[in-house]
Amino acid sequence: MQELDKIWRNGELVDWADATIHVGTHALHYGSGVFEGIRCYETSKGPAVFRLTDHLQRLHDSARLLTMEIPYSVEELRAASFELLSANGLPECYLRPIAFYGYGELGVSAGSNPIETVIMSWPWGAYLGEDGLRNGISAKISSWQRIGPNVIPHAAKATGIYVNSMLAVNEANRAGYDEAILLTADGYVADGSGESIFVVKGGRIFTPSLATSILHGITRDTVIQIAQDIGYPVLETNLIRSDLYLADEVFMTGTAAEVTPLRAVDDVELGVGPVTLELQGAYLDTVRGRSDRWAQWREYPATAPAEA
Ligand code: PPE
Repeated sequence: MQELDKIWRNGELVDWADATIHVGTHALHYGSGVFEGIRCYETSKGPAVFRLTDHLQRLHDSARLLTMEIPYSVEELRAASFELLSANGLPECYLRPIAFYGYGELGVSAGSNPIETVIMSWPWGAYLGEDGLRNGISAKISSWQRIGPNVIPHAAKATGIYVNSMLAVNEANRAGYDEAILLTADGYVADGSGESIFVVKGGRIFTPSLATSILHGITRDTVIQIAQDIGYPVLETNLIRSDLYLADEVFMTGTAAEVTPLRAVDDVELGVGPVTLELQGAYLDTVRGRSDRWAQWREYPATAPAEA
């Protein structure tokens, strides 16, 4: 990780090296935190943060699902994000807000532990590699199931959930694949370890519904809207593994992964298709300010929050 100058912590900017926590921190022991991943892109009008307000709203929703009260409003965190971006001075970076139960008591019940709120930023290139963005990646259906809705609320982007993702991606990598696809206990396609999943078949686009133990992906929502505006029917529905094997195209979306084609799922070669590349182009043109068709999602320091 490339270290930058500052980190925003509980209302102030601190030096990167000083943003440390005690080993007795509750979240370190029990995964009791919520976080976000947001990208800031260089545009001709200056650095633009993509759907910042929506991400911070999801952070608050995640916290509510853990009955954790973040001591800063969405608006305050928005201002803090821009303060950090300006302090670090990079035109392009990834932003990682995180809120967690801090140091106080140990024991599973979070009790009266203080809530720490932090925003980091650092440069993060293509999540699955530049080659993956262009030529597609391979994914393996994981032997690990995606956490169910009555295990941990899947709409919460909670730190503890990512043990599930880590097991899956490590298994896939060890088997020679780039990424993992997790199925629910019922066998429905859910998420990648850090991405939403889409299938293209017969000119229509399919993606798991929000009830399918998936994170409510903001890139997923973005790509659904872009695809519909371009004229593709999008169906949010249950998908099973054979839908992936028989697809015309499969791709993944995420803040980090952007729109990444899947050239193979398990031992089935799919290649990279035109619908995926069209949506990838529209997405990258939007986030980088090269197209104004969906300009409402780009947030600049001086502008009002984007409308929901
Ligand atoms: N599913 C999961 C499990 C997930 O972690 C992400 C984001 C998504 C879907 C896509 O969500 P969205 O970014 O709102 O479109 N994963 C973040 C963290 C990746 C990491 O390795 O850390 C991200 O993309 O920033």
